[in-house]
Amino acid sequence: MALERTFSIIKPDATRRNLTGAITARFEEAGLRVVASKRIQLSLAQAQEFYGVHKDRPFFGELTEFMVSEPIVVQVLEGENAIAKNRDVMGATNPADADAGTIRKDYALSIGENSVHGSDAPETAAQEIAFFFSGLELVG
Ligand code: RTP
Ligand code: MG
Repeated sequence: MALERTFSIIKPDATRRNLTGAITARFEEAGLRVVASKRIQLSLAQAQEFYGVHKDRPFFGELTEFMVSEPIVVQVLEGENAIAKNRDVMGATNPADADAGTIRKDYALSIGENSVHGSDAPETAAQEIAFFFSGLELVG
C-alpha cells in the first residue's frame, strides 16, 4: 500500500502533563513518521470550526472549551495505512473501553479529556491537515 498521511492532535490534558514526547514516541514506534509538528494555542472560534461536525452534540461546549484550555500539538503522521494505524495506537474514544497498550488506555483521563485526536478517513485527514498546515510545512 502507498504511504498515507493522517492528522493528529495531542490534546490539552496531555500537553499539560508533559506527555508530548511519550505520545509522539508511540506514533514513531508504530512506524508513523512525524512529517509536520507544531505547538499552538487554538482560539474558541477555531476549535468550534474544527469540531463543527459535532456542533449539535451535547458535549460540544465542553469539548471546545477543553480544546482551548492549554496549547495543543498538531502533527501530520505518515506511514503505510496511517489513518487506521494511528487509530489503533490511540485506542477507543473512552479510555474505559480502550485496549491495553493504547495511548488512551495509558494516558487519557476521561472520554472528553482523552489525550489525542486522529482523523477517521482519508477525506477528513486531508481537510484537517489543510486546516492547520500549508504545503511548505509538510516535509516527508
Ligand atoms: P477524535 O475525533 O478526537 O479522534 O476522537 P473520536 O473519533 O474517538 O471521537 P468523536 O466521536 O469524533 O468525538 C470527538 C471528541 O469529542 C469528545 N467527546 N466527548 N463527553 C462525551 O460524551 C464525549 N464524547 C466525545 C472526545 O474528546 C472525542 O475525542
Ligand atoms: Mg472523531
